[in-house]
Amino acid sequence: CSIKASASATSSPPLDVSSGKLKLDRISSLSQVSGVLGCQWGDEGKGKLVDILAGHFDIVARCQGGANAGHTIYNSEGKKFALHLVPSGILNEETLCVIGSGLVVHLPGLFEEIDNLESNGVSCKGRIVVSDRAHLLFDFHKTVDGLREVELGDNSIGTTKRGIGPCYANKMIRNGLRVGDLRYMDTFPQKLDLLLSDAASRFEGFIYDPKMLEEEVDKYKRFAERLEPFIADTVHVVNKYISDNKKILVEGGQATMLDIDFGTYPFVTSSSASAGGICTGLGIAPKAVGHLIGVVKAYTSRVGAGPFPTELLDDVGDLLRKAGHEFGTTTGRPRRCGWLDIVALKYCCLINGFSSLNLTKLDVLSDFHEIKLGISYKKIDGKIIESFPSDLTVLEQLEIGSLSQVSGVLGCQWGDEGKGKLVDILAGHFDIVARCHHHSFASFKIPKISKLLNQSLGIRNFFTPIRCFCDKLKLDQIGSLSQVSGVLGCQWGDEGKGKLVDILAGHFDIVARCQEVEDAVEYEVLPGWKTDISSIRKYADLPQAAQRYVERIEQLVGIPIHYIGVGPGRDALIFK
Ligand code: 2SA
Ligand code: GDP
Ligand code: MG
Repeated sequence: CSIKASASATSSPPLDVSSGKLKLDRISSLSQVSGVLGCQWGDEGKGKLVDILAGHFDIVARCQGGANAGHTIYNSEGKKFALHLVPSGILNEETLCVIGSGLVVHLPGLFEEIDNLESNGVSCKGRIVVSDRAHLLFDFHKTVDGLREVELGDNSIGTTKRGIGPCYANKMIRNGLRVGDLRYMDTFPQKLDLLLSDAASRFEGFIYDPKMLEEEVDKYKRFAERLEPFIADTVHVVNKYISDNKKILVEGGQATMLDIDFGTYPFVTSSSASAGGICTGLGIAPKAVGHLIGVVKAYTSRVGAGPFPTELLDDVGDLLRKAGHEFGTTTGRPRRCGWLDIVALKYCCLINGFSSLNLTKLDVLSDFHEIKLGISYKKIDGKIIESFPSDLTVLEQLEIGSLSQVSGVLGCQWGDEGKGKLVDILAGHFDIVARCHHHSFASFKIPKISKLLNQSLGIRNFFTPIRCFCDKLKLDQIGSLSQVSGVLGCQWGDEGKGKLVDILAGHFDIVARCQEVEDAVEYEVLPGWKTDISSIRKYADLPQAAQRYVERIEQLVGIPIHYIGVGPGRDALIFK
């Protein structure tokens, strides 16, 4: 293909004309209304691409979500900015940033973000417009978010506690307050009183005293004055730009797998984080929407609870988290990590109709000997699941199905953690349920009792893999092993049998397996490249194995990868 032809000029001088032209072509050929959307469970690096493309668009607009989003971008001096409500186009001085009607806006948070940008030399005056139709998210929404999570107990969503769900709930039951309501301060107190009384009647832990209303109204009177110059009918603004032939880039928050309709419900956010959200959250006609770029991490991460079929609860997962600095931009929570899930990615591509993909954080995989792609799901009965299942029970079964032949349930604290309930749920998937007792943990390494496990409430997180130290095996003992010898696990799997078999293999003529532990996710294993790729800027300069990984994803998904991220910085992007 033409991409390969230009990329094959590897020995060209440092100023590579062909890749520079490719870069310009890729950006300038984007449609008048284009969008950047997340393909997984968020944090794919959408902000970085939006920041890079912003200079070629007149407007960068957010269409859904709120301050639950966290987009990290760097300016040309390498200064870091973490944005939550302000669109990632703000660093480009020529771009107008639109906060559309589909958002829920926490004004104290928005002002804090604006103040922070201004104090870092980024001018926001006249550069941000907020839709008069956007909903106001009050502090009490955050309180209710927290109370709901407590109420849900073991089934809690793991929200960002930014009040997102409760604010959208008010929008949907039609008693919410909108930005436009700030223009009618005479009726504002009554409306807010209704909202607060409603929350107080629903949650015992919500104390609503009359002073609260008074204080809130006073605060919002001041906010109304400060916000006035920012308020606009953004439907009109955006469509006027369209009729004037100007270009609009839409920045998605969260991602399709967290979409209220298409994500892993109920473990989702409360807005439309896929393509449909562009129309419903900005008032842009579907026919005006052109290219959509899907942003996909070279592996997968997820914050909060919910199904994650390719999750790695072992050292490999820890390594991904460490290498990829996978901690929430908004909450600092450690992100759960796993291999790239092609089944989920194909499902996401189907829903959004992407014209191209941006594969991000390829550099993070540089330390791995081998890299896996989850290419299909199997049910407990061994049947392949054709498309991403909507049924949470099936998704949970996938996780149960991926448990080893011999699995265990252990308490992580001082007992009474609810082990029995979990054993009961899992029992139907095992032939034998056995009890045992450990009197001493002295010779065991327990790597998984971590904050991460306590914070994530997914069913798998109750599992504590235990590894046995096999390292002390003396070489002279190998010679005394019988003609037919065996290596068996002594605990619940994952004891490190493979390593021992590998050490002994050279002293045996045949190594045979007598049992197959079925994995519910079928993986394709590709070789790693074991080279730092973070300073590479041309596709052809990537190691063969990295190119093979990129091209295999393209082949499996059927959508070209036009952009490849090899570092967090603005320039760390390869145009393919
Ligand atoms: P919410 O707060 O009601 O939207 O939470 C519902 C679920 O949606 C997930 N969610 C996110 N997942 C990843 N990143 C998000 N944004 C921040 C970031 C997260 C952070 O960019 O880093 O800082 O922790 C985000 N926002 C919502 C959330 O984890 C729940 O699973
Ligand atoms: P978003 O919510 O999709 O915008 O993503 P976040 O900003 O929450 O998380 C992505 C993180 O990865 C940020 O810290 C980015 O600076 C960083 N990042 C983005 N692209 C790359 C990349 O290609 N390589 C590396 N190493 N980091 C990246
Ligand atoms: Mg993020």
